[in-house]
Amino acid sequence: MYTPRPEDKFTFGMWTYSNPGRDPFGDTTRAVPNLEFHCRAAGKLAELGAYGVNLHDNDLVPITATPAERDQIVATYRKALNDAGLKVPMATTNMFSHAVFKDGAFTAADPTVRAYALRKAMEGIDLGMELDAKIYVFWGGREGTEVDAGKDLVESVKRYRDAFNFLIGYVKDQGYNIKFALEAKPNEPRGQIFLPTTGAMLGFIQTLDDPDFVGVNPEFAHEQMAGLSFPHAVAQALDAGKLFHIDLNDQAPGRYDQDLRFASVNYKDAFTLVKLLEDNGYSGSKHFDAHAYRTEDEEGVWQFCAGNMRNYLILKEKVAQFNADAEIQALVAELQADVDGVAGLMTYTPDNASALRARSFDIEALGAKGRKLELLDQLTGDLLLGVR
Ligand code: GCO
Ligand code: MN
Ligand code: MN
Repeated sequence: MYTPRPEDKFTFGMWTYSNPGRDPFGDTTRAVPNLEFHCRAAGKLAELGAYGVNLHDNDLVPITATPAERDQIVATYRKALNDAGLKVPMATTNMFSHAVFKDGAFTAADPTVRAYALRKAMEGIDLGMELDAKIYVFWGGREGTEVDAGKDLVESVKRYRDAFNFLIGYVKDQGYNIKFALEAKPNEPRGQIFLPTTGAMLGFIQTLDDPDFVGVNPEFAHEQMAGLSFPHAVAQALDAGKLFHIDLNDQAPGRYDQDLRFASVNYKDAFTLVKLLEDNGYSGSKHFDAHAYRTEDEEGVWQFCAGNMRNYLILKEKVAQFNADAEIQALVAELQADVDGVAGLMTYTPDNASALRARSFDIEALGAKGRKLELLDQLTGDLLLGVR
C-alpha cells in the first residue's frame, strides 16, 4: 500500500540524493557524485518506485565542459535513464554556485554577468528540452543583496522581469513545449533575497509579458523559513492555477534551509499539504527537494529516498480516511452550513446588496456559537496518530 509507483510521479533532484553532506561548518561526509554514480542512481531510484530525476545543467554537465564533452555526458546519462525507465520532467539552471554569480545573475548590477546568465539559461533550457523536460524551474539563489546601496532595488525587479520576458521570447521562438516555474526562498544565501515568498512570485508573474506561461514551484522549507504556512502558499498557487511544480521536504520554522525528509518534522502541515494536492487533483511531479542527514552513508541515502515517498503515501491514505470519516465530515459540513439561507446573496447584484442591507443579523448569537474546532482538531490528530 505504501509502495511507490511511477504513476505517483515522485521525483528527486539530481542534487538531492547525491548531496555529499557538506554544510557551512563541515566538509563532505559522503562521496562527491560523478556520472557513474548518477547512472547507477537512476537504476536505484527506479527500483524504489520513483518516476524521474530533475536536474540543474551543472548537476550533469560541468560548467567547464566543452560542447563535445557535454554531448558525450548527456548521451551516457540519457542511456542510463532509458535503461531505468526514468524521466526528467523538470530542469533548471545553476545560477548560484560559480563565483561569477556572487552578486546575482538576472539581477546582477554588472550587465556582463546578466548577459552571461541569460546565455546560460538558454543553454540550460536547450538541455532540458533534449531530456524532454516539461517544466523549467528558476530559483534565484543569488538574486539579492547584502548592501542595498549597491543596487537600485526597483531597477532590480525590472531586470528580473526583463530576463523572464527574454527567456519567454526565446522559448516561443524555438517552439519549445516547456513552461516556467519560479521558486522563492527567503533570507539565504544572500543577506536579502528578491521576491522571497511564493506570494511575492505570484504577484510578480502577473507583470510578465505572458503570465500564462509562468507558474510557481513552492518549497515546503522555504515558506517555513519565513515563518509562513506552506499549505497556505500552495492554496494560493492552486487558486491562481499556478502550481506548475512543487518542492517537498520539511523544516523546523526559523532555521536555515534544512531540506529534511518530507513529513519528518511537521506532520500536520504535511497532511494538510497532501490533502490540498490530492483533493485539488494536482497532477504534476511530486518532487522531493531534500537530502539525507549528513550522518548517513549511501544505504542511509536510499532509505531517505524511500522514506520521502512512503511518507507521502501514508499521508495520502490518511487523507482518504479523513475524507471518509463520517464524524469529521459532519463537523466540517456543520461549520459551513448555510442555516440562514444567505449564501446566494454574496454575489454582487443590486438586489443582493439591497437584500443584505434589509437583513437583520444576530451578531451576539453568531459570536456566542461554538465552532467545535477543538473537537475537529483532536479527531484529526487522533487520525494522524493512528488511534482513530
Ligand atoms: C535550495 C533550493 C534549490 C532549488 C533548485 C532547483 O534551497 O537549495 O530549493 O534546491 O530547488 O536549485 O531550482
Ligand atoms: Mn531548499
Ligand atoms: Mn527547492
